[in-house]
Amino acid sequence: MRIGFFDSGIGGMTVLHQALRFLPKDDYVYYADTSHVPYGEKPKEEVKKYIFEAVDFMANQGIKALVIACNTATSIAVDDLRKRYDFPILGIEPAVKPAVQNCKGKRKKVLVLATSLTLREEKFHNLVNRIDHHDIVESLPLPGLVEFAEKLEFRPELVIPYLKEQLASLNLDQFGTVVLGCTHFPFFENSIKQLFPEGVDIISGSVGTAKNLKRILEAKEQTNDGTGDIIFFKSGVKVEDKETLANYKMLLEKLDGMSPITTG
Ligand code: DGN
Repeated sequence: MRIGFFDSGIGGMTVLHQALRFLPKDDYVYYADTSHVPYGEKPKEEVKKYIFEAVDFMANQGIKALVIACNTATSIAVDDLRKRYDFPILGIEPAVKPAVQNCKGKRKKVLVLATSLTLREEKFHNLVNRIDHHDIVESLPLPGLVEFAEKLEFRPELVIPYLKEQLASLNLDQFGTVVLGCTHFPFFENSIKQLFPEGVDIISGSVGTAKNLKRILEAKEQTNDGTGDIIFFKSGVKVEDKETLANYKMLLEKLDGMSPITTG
């Protein structure tokens, strides 16, 4: 059986890319809910409805595990989804813990970049309250990066002016670690890095999620039954046109060329 990956759009590919490194001999089904992207600025109950529709669809296809490769969907729906299905469900959340540990003793702060919905959710506030005992964590929503990514627009000359505008009110020298708390953001790692002082660490939770997936499937002896094959769906419709498939391949290759992001 295949491993299911789910996101509102192409962001989850940054997690799928890590899974392919750790579990190259499994097969995958990637579901992008492109009819409803972006999730991050919509009301929570509406987004939850979309998530259940998508995951029901994947469950009906038969999957051996599901990765909610979307911080927003994880923060609002992972607990409910785990009650509804009996296959393992993994989520992804902003890597606040490794970021805070990374800043220990450095007198530097942590900046979490994510969607508005993720940053508003109780799950995020609880996470920060549990870990951040010295008030070093700040956060900022960057919805424009999701829009750029969905348009496959990664050119620094367009992305950097947007980032500069969004970051203008912050003193960037104070940050030692930047957390990419939205799975669309690692595509922009190089542009983000350029705006922070030398030596800043950029981290995300994608490697941690992929490692957990491997651990869980190995414990159940449910891995190594494929060839790394991936099928794609866009909001319930199988992707068969050559151009979209070529774009997806290009995105995974683009991630190959990027430095691996440290993670928890
Ligand atoms: N990629 C998603 C995340 O990690 O939160 C959300 C993107 C969106 O739909 N706004």
